[in-house]
Amino acid sequence: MMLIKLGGSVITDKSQYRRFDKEAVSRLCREIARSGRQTVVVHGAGSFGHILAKRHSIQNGYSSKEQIPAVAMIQHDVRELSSMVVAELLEAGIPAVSVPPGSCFVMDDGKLVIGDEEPIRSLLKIGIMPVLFGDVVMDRKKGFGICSGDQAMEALAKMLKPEKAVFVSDIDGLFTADPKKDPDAKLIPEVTEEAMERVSIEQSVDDVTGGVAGKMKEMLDMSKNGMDCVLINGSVPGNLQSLLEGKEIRCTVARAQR
Ligand code: IP8
Repeated sequence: MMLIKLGGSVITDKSQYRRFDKEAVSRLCREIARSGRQTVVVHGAGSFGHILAKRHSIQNGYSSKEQIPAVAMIQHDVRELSSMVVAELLEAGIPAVSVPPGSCFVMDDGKLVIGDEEPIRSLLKIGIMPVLFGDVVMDRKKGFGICSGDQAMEALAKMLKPEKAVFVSDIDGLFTADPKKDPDAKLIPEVTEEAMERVSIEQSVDDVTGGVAGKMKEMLDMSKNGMDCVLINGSVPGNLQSLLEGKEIRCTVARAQR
């Protein structure tokens, strides 16, 4: 089984509030279907989550009652986004159901707690893909917080032990510097803990849950459990399907010392 995260930068236009990229999502869902692989999809929040979350400091937890309408609005927006992603999966012939972390789980001081695995396992057992996503989740210590799609990936990887965890973004992988600013930036095909120390950490977008380098660190952590974590460019048509079919593509693989 392959665990796939469709990043917010591929499924939305991150600069415009609530702008869904239907064409990209439809193509990626068809690539998943055509690969014939068993997959579980998680998605990011993109401009359906990050813009309001940043404006109201939702990632730092409860600080004032002025944040509450934003908590409800972000949950509403990311649920709408998830419905649109699920609609494209269904259209591609993949039975899928949205499982909103904020409605099904809690967090404990920023860590996602999946107390009861049964709903997810039962869906999978009858052949339905559970789709988790970046959401605002109630937190035992902070009142509420942001659960990123990456945190959902980590929890699902522990639970489902996939063959690979694939992070679909709008860049080819991790670079030695920000490729959007530095023409000499080079792609790093394989990342180890040691290589990570030499990477510029400025490769980030306007994102409350960290940029590329932060995500790569999380990927390295996840790969300690013995599974490769791959960062690929989903804006290149056919890339995701090729990777799922076991073909070589331009990407970065995180492989921690095991
Ligand atoms: O897009 C963030 O999830 P991500 C979730 O996976 C919200 O980082 C609500 C901003």
